[in-house]
Amino acid sequence: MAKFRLSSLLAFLCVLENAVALPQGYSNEPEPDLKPLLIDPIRKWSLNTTVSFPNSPAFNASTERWTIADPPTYVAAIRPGTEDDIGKVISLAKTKRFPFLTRGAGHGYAASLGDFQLGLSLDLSQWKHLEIDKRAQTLTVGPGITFAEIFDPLFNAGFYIQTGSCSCPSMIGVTLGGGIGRLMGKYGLLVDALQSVRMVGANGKVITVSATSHPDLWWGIRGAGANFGVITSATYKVHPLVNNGNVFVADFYLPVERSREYFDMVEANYSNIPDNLAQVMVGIWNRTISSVQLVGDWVYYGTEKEARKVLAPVFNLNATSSTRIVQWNKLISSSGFDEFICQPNQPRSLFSLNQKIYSADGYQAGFKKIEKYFYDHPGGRDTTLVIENFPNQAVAAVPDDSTAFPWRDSQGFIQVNFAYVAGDEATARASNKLGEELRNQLAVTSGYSEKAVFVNYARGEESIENIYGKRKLPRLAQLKKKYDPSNLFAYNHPLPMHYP
Ligand SMILES: Cc1cc2nc3c(=O)[nH]c(=O)nc-3n(C[C@H](O)[C@H](O)[C@H](O)COP(=O)(O)OP(=O)(O)OC[C@H]3O[C@@H](n4cnc5c(N)ncnc54)[C@H](O)[C@@H]3O)c2cc1C
Ligand SMILES: *[C@@H]1O[C@H](CO)[C@@H](O)[C@H](O)[C@H]1NC(C)=O
Ligand SMILES: *[C@@H]1O[C@H](CO)[C@@H](O)[C@H](O)[C@H]1NC(C)=O
Ligand SMILES: *[C@@H]1O[C@H](CO)[C@@H](O)[C@H](O)[C@H]1NC(C)=O
Ligand SMILES: *[C@@H]1O[C@H](CO)[C@@H](O)[C@H](O)[C@H]1NC(C)=O
Ligand SMILES: CC(=O)N[C@H]1CO[C@H](CO)[C@@H](O)[C@@H]1O
Repeated sequence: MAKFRLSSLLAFLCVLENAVALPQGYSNEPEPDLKPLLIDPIRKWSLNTTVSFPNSPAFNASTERWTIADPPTYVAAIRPGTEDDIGKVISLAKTKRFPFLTRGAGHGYAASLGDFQLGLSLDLSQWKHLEIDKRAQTLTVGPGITFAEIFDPLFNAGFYIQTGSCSCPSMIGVTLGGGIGRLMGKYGLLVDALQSVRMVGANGKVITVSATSHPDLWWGIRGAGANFGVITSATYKVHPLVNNGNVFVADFYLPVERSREYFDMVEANYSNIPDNLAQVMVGIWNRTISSVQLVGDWVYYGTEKEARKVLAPVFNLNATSSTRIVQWNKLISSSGFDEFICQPNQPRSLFSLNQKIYSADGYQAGFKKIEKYFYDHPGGRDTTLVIENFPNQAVAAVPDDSTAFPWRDSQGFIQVNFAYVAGDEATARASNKLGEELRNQLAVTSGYSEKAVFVNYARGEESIENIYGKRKLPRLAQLKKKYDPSNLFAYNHPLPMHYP
């Protein structure tokens, strides 16, 4: 087992409990023992770089994940303090041939991350710089910044921006796959707001990637950004608040027998959804009423008066509803669902699809299957069927060939988010079986001829064509070969080096 000198400053910084024996077999090479490599004073890590090993709070924090289904596993973690140290980690991993996985906020849920075994967590969660330039109307953040952390500072500076729909993922992590959310009809994807990033590349060197610096990679990181390096900073265009930042929210609760009527109303009235309106429909097991329920959560970016006019067809159903006006920065925290969905360390298994069209037939068929699942599998009653109806006007206004993101024609996203108690294998099996069935079935009414799924929502066993888009792959493969020829960034929906 590794020998180390407690006298070294490094050892002082590191957490050195219970050294671990490394199991064999995660690569074809005889794998190095990471501990002596990482704590060797020759590394000269900066003072704010820390290394940790299993059975310590620091290691736990650096490897914690949102889902614990199909988890990647680690033998060590590093929290680099500087880009220089990130470069050293990359170079060390390349020469010593051990796998590492970049971690922002730990919300990646690709089942393929489970192929990553016994490696190093490159944990960026302490990279929490945040800067707002009011004159340039930009926001610059580090990869440790979650959405929760941008809302108040940005709002207080008089701006807002398109975000994801939950508070907990890393803003940069979400951006790398495109970044969809409620404001995408008005302002586009998160990558459409992006102005430049800093990246430590596979050669360990720092580069700026923007329209004028490495423009080929600039195209690729906007949709396939996890494949080429470690992003240490990102700058986004922000927008002055509209309507003083007040947003109108209306939630509707439908009993199961009214689901068809509701879905018909959605298809008939909102298939051309206005650019400043968004709905998330959720099929849930409501514990208060011990029954399946359909919840329609609408957000309108404008005045209440306009909102009530636009939402008249929904209000006309006379369903139980609650409405409120909230400030943009409180929208997500006040939703009720956010805290529940953001809970880490739960076994979760997700099946997702993009939608080009809204289909009442598809929604109803899916809802009926989930209803049956709730009755058959009480252990799965924290599961949610999530149907996002998000407008795409500003997304579609960006030419398709200007970024790697392949699904600019999507105006909706479906997610079956299975959640069950750890160890409940029967429910896990039933969930995965139903997940595949639902995905196959909902694909038929999605408006796509394939099971299209954008990379952030992908599970990992879909074909790469269904994730990255066939027409994008030749160019992406070329970029992969140019910028990551040793395939170091190989675990999160990895790109091939050659295509076809
Ligand atoms: C509760 C929840 C809500 C979500 N909501 C949305 C949403 O509204 N819109 C949307 O588009 N997506 C959404 N997603 C999906 C989300 O975009 C992805 O899961 C994303 O990968 C999460 O990033 P992370 O940094 O939090 O996770 P991590 O697990 O830390 O990162 C996932 C992968 O991204 C790569 N990566 C992360 N950070 C960096 C970096 N700085 N440099 C290089 N590579 C990096 C790594 O390969 C890593 O394995 C949501 C996911 C969850 C769990
Ligand atoms: C680390 O996490 C594991 C698994 O959740 C837990 O059993 C253990 O007690 C934690 N250890 C420390 C030191 O926090
Ligand atoms: C680590 O310390 C260096 C030098 O003081 C500083 O520039 C850097 O911002 C710190 N890193 C983080 C992630 O805070
Ligand atoms: C459950 O249903 C009741 C009655 O419709 C509603 O007030 C409550 O908010 C619902 N719970 C959830 C979690 O949606
Ligand atoms: C809703 O209520 C109004 C007023 O009572 C009534 O005219 C209308 O028919 C109702 N609509 C439905 C769908 O029940
Ligand atoms: C304007 C419009 O298309 N209204 C439709 C809204 O949905 C209801 C119920 O499905 C239809 O009857 C309306 O024609």
